[in-house]
Amino acid sequence: MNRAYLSIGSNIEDRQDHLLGAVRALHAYESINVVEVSSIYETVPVGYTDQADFLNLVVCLETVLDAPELLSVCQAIENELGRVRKVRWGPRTVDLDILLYNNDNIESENLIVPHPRMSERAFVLIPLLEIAPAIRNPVTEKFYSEEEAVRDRGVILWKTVDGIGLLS
Ligand code: PH2
Ligand code: MG
Ligand code: MG
Repeated sequence: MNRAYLSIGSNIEDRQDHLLGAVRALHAYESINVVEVSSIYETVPVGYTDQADFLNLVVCLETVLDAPELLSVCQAIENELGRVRKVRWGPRTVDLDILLYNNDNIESENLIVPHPRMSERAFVLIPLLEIAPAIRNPVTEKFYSEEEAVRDRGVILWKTVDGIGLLS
């Protein structure tokens, strides 16, 4: 069985509905089991900053899908939940990014794993470390907890939900 970590974000209302809708949609696939869901964090936008605050969370899932198949599922869910993409890094109803897939290092045209910017992003690292405190970058073997970005402000605990409970 393969184990993957995904980051999910939304900054268009209803943000929580979008996040939890995406978690449910993932789990609804027979080929995917969501095994861990972080709390929900409210985060200031990174990159393109003239947009609303995000809600972000991280999930751990087990799947028989390979990484490209999992990417297709992520894109299908983004489309299902009505994502309209206008500006790069701009507002989105929901964004699902593959952070890690086993300990694989993937560098294909449309998928890079580990996610190339995750080490700099507190909105990814803080929820990730909540559910996987001892996790390391599989390529550099550096603990994500030792990244500078973990100390960034701008990521606050927004709500703790029973993520797994909502799936049953
Ligand atoms: N996603 C981005 C760009 N900037 N900022 C926050 N806080 N949260 C995100 O999910 C996010 C972002 C690109 O996908
Ligand atoms: Mg993203
Ligand atoms: Mg994305």
